Amino acid sequence: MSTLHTHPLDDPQADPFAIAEAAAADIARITGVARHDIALTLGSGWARAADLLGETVATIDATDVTGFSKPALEGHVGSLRSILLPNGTRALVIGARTHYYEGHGVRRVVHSVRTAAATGARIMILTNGAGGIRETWTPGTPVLISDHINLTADSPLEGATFIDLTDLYSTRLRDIARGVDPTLDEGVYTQFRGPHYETPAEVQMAKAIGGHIVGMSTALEAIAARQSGMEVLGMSLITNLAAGIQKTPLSHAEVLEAGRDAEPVISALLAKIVAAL
Ligand code: 8IG
Repeated sequence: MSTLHTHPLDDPQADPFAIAEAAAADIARITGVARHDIALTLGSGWARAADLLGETVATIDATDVTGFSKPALEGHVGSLRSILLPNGTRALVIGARTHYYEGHGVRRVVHSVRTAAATGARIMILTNGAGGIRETWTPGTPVLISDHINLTADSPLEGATFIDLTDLYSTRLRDIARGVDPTLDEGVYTQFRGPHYETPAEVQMAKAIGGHIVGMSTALEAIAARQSGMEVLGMSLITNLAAGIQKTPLSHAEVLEAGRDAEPVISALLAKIVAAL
């Protein structure tokens, strides 16, 4: 590894899949769990689901896993948990997400997803907090992601890698989720780069092109999950109505508060969905 690069994924010569394999080997060694069956990335508002899934076998510092480490000044990146579900399924919970807006490139954004695949996971559950375009959604509403529009103008795929994205957000998994909660609505997730929220005009554009949810994370991760052959379930917690849909300016504090208030309900819902997989 070249010492010119402070992070292994920043070395253009490095193979991101080899680094994901190394990360998976770290996870197997540190947790003592050789393989995982499903993986979950828990975004804003969803974190408490980890406590409800089953027995936490191991909690590990993400900085101990290859490729999750960051230069010291950027601080800590959260933890990974290995959970044994009552039915014997092994779940890997990823409590740390690298956002595209951090500017470290898409390889780092999708490293956790590629690592999840390398641990053996066949199902990737991606959750987030997001803005809602549909006026019937109030803050605190969980919705299924049915499809996405990627407005980042970037991709985790490198070179001429043509990957089909039909049914990216698995119809089978969405049906299972609706079996648990028939009131679950669904919508098209539109990923903007952020970290600013949209202008009202951008929200109107997203609506006009078929978007229902606006966010900053999940589309790029879902593409990488599909490339790795995983089945994807995506869920958004609507923490705010998108700019211009709600009458008042967006406030990060209000977004966090909506997430905190909804957390017990949506975490229990997610745990029930996982138990039904
Ligand atoms: I929480 O309104 C949350 N994340 N792009 N727009 C975008 N991301 C978000 C929003 C929002 N709310």
